[in-house]
Amino acid sequence: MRLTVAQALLRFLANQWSERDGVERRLISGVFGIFGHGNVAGIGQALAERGAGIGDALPYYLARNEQAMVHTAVGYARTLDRLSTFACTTSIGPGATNLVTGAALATINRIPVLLLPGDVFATRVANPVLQELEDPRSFDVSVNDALRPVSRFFDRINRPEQLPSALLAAMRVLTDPAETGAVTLALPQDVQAEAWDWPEELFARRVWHVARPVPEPAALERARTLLRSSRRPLIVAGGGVIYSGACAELAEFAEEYGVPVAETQAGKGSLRHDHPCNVGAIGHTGTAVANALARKADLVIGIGTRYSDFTTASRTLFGQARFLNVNVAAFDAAKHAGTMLVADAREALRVLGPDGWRAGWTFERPERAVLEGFTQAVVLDAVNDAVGEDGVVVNAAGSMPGDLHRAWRAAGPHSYHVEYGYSCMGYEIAGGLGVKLAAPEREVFVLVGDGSYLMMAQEIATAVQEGVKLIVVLVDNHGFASIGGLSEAVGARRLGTAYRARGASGGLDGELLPVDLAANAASLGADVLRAGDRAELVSALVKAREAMRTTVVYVRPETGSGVGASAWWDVPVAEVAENPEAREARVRYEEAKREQRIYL
Ligand SMILES: Cc1ncc(C[n+]2csc(CCOP(=O)(O)OP(=O)(O)O)c2C)c(N)n1
Ligand SMILES: [Mg+2]
Repeated sequence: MRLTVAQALLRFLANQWSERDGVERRLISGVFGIFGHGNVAGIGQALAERGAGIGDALPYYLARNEQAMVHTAVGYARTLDRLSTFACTTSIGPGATNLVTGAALATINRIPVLLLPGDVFATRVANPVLQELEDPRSFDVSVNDALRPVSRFFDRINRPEQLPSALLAAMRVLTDPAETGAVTLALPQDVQAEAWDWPEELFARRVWHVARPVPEPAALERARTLLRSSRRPLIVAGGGVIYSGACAELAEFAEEYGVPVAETQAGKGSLRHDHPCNVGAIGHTGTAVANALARKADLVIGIGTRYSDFTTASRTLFGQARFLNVNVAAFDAAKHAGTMLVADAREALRVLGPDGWRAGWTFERPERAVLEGFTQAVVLDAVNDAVGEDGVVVNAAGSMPGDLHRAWRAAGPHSYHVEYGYSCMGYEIAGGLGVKLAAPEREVFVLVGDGSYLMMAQEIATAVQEGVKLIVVLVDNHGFASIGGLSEAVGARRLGTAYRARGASGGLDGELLPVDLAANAASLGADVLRAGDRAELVSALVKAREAMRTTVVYVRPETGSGVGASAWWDVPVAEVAENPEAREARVRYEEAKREQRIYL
């Protein structure tokens, strides 16, 4: 069949399916793209020829920023337990490098996305093309090579014949639960438009079976032996529990063997907030109850977790515990010298428990804090009520992820969507759009700080374009509350963390900036409601829920009154400094660092 490389690529993608537990779905649900000279005649032409409308097998979506379209693909794929995602096409140069942050986010969170950046002419006949890097050491380097370290598979299609094997390799990585992340096929602009005679078999319907590896018998025996020797086990549930669909099995295991379950950011919602075994968030942003158990535990059973420094409180949290790690990726199962159980979480939980064994300790559950005034905690509590049983909350960076992790009452596994692998400012609205595209029947509540909003608010326009309804709660505290607090704690005097004009002293300590983010949101096409206290917020959220259009609820909560952390986080402090706060912070830092250990 004679087609261009771009036409062949799209025809192939439209015929790829994923399958798990007997359910088949489209692996690539559509194409997000921003066109330029690097992709307009290739993928752009091929999409136009396909019809490119909704209802077509590969609908096209216009986003406002290439980074944002990767976030949208991640929000979508995470909501669908990594069984379906989007492709993202870009021009060359800046369009392509705008993908790098999104790719890093996807790979770190182990979420599949297919990136199709345009690349400079393979023939090089007219180089340098507009936006070409021109590396004097080598002409086969382009800016797209910046995507290599943040991609789990990267290839550049310099000749049409290379396409089929690259496509098969790309689909395998996208659907491999242990390897998945950003997959990049760099497409030189001339090659995209080049024709070739393709074998018909390339376009046959192809099903990628997403594996559920079962534990190896010897490894399972070792895990059971370890469990039998444990009196005080604690489960740390990570995102892998949710992606595997292992929540019911986790609840059964915890109930049957009497094991408390603490949750990471990605694992929050594995158990309902009121499940008797749920002791809440773990780590730096964890509950006092979960962290106290972590300090006393003799065995940590990590399930589907990558043990980020927030989870381990920078390796100060787990007293003398040994580790049993259930993970589909051997890389994560081996962490902290753990006993490795390389397996799908659901399959492992079904067979893990040894007969007659039961945990030998009792535990309390975290209590709900009493809240007053109109602080951020009150805002989040009111949003929590509005999200209810069927909504979803989305967030990523700033001071909210910590407050949410500790206090949010999650109704279930897909009701809590906080991106905290990369904690990327700007993920919120773009990621929320992806969540809503994956779960149109649910109300999606995006919580976004003013700092994050100013980095990437423009996808509100994309939501309006698509007629996709988001509820965005915009929390304006005139700058970086999170980093402001951190700055003060490390003796950096809150430098550059408030949105203020340059003042008489020459510093950024003048008047608050007269920036009207509510007006900005309205200008992007959203309906906007302002709320000044809890009662107004509650009624704004009711209205927003009833609305048919994307609605931004704008709040300016009182500052301060954050909850103190019950576990440490390693952020280095200046070893020598003139200001006394930094010197005092250094003393505290060195003291805390003594608790840090290598788990062996
Ligand atoms: C892209 C990006 N740049 C910088 C950071 C570092 N950072 C983390 S939180 C934060 C401030 C966030 O401000 P805002 O969204 O207003 O939330 P707040 O801290 O005020 O709650 C910064 C700069 C980041 N996480 N992501
Ligand atoms: Mg802020």
